[in-house]
Amino acid sequence: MTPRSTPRRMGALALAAVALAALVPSAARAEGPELISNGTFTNGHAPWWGTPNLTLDSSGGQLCADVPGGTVNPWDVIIGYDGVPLQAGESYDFGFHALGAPSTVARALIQLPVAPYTQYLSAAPELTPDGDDFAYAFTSPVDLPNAQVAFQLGGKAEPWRFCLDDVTLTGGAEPPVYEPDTGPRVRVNQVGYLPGGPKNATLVTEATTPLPYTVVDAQGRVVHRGTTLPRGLDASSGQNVHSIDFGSLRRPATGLTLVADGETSRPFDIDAKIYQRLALDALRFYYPQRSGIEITGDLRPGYARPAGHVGTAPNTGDTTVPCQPGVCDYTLDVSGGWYDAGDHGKYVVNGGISVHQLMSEYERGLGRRLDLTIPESGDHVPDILDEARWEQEFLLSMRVPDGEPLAGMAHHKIHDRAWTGLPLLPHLDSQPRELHPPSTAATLNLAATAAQAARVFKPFDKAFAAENLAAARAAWTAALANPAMYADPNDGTGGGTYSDPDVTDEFYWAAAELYLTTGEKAYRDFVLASPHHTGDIWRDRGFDWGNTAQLGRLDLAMLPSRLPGRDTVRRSVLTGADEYLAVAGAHPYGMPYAPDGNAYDWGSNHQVVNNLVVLATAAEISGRSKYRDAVVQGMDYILGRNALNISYVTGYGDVAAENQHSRWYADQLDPALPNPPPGTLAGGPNSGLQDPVAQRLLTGCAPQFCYIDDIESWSTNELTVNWNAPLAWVAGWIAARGGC
Ligand code: 9MR
Repeated sequence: MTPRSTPRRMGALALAAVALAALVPSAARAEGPELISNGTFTNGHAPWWGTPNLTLDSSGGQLCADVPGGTVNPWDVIIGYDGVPLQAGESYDFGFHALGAPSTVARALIQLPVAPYTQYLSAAPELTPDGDDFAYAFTSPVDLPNAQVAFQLGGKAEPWRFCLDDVTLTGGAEPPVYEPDTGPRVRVNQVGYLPGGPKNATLVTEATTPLPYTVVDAQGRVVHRGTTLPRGLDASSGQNVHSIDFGSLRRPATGLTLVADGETSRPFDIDAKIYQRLALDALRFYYPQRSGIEITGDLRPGYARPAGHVGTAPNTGDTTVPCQPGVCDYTLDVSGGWYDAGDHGKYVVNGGISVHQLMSEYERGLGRRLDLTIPESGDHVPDILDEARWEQEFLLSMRVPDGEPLAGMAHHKIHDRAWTGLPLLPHLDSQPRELHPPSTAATLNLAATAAQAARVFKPFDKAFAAENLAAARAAWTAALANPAMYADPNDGTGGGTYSDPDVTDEFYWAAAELYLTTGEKAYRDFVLASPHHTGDIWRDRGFDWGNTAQLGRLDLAMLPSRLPGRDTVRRSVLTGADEYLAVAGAHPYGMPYAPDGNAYDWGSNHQVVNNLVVLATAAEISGRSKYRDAVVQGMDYILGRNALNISYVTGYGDVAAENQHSRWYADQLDPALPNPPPGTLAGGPNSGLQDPVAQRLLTGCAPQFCYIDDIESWSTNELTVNWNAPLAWVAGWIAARGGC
């Protein structure tokens, strides 16, 4: 959730220069589509936003807020909605129900979302405590894809209450129904297949009986033939499909195509080295995500940028960051770390799982010799650990200082006070930065990763390892003393919430890491007593930042220890893997992801990949090739064998995602900026459709179609540090142990 344009201020000059469109009361609704996707607030208020001085409350089925008094300008307090498409010469009707208590006059605007904030409609509704319906009409003078609806509520001496409901904006031509270009009906892994590995494809067809297919080489010769297997209607795509298994074709080749039902697939290779480059690129993704350091062009040609958030104007910097008002009276130097995603926020829970998966890749013997071309390359430490350290040091810096009542805890997150718009390079972000309250979840993420860091860094830097172990112990003690400090699910202005009302799984993960590092009884007893130790934790959706028990279980299964019942733990991984194997086997697109209710999650791609981590671990525990094959086959989905016929990894495959939501890889908005670097995973289909672009274009989508490669679709197309971590892990695993 990295939206959106910031609440915009309107300068006096701009105001004076504005020529208002003709304003007439409107009786009937203009013909044309409804342009506001959530004007009734029946299910929350996304994607509406408010200035940081407001707490938006939609729990009562309308959007209400207590407006602070004592502000100077109307635009000091705003409730807004972005991304409304306007067409020049078309007429529009704008309506809403609103109340003000005590009575007051507000401003309702439809305007350009950036300076000079040209207003196409400006109204002054007289609000009363009983509430009234308001209706206006205007003709748009411009073609604009992203107008803003803004209720300006500031400039009043006294506080008052504002409520809004039934917001509607109709008019303009019916937009053409969005039809993604899905190319040929034969869906393959567009990068390729391993010579000795599984080779599967999917054909979209109305045919209900088997069809012949051929594989054709670059010279046009048929090198393989066979028959498709009808699979019926696939609920995840709404398509009738056949699957194709051409695994007996083993000879390496480039530029192959698969031909079936009169369609020719996009080209692919058969090559033993398919995953080597991805294993590297997926990790090289992290250096240009770094905060607090210049990204140099010699290390990343085309991606050079100044250091972000180091305190050089206009940045306020992350070097002396205060808390949100009333949260603490100290400042912390929290510079460094990785930016979480396409926003400039840094979040301990999400940083935690990401750095854990990098260290886990190393601990499982993967990625150790990769040259990540980072400033530390060439030192005596493997690059993958140098990269992990950049984040781990940030996590340590988020600790409440000694002497404070909550010493040992970690602050949940640090980010901008208000959401910023796109594009915005990190060093140009002028928003004040704030620490948010400590949380149990963040503290346990710190405990887990610091315990792990104590193990992996010991051979390279004993002092750093010892510092981490001490921090892990202190964090564990502090979490036990404060076991229910949950991050506020409404604290989502300027950054994501990452709130999680159940931290029993984080307790289990942290205890597991502390036990594996120290072997101590207290941690062992906690592990053995946790319901997560024996429960079925292998959820269909996969593990993620909010579901971390699996991280503990996998490490207990794979790392040496004297844990009683360790064999049972190892067998439990096979049980989970068998569940995913069954899902993949039943899926005509071959991936281990079929969430309950057929609703895809935010970041579904990484949940597919995290399920591959479980399958890969099962392959190691059992030595059985069926698990390995499922890992390799699962990557086919990510790299093109999917309903949209797209590779979700930048730079991989003929047609790949490239406009992932990011404030600095914003080529789609400013051609002077680059696209994300090769090896960047897009979040992927998300049935929730929380952003306006997805809501406008994808409403009603079958799950696999709930994705659009648009930079403003932050709920389907963002990039994040926690999504690339399992991509790197799995690519590294296949490269090293795919064995085919
Ligand atoms: O990945 C997060 C997803 O699980 C949540 O459902 C979503 C809404 O809270 O937030 C996602 O995380 C975003 C975070 O809040 C802010 N930075 C970008 C993250 C990826 O979109």
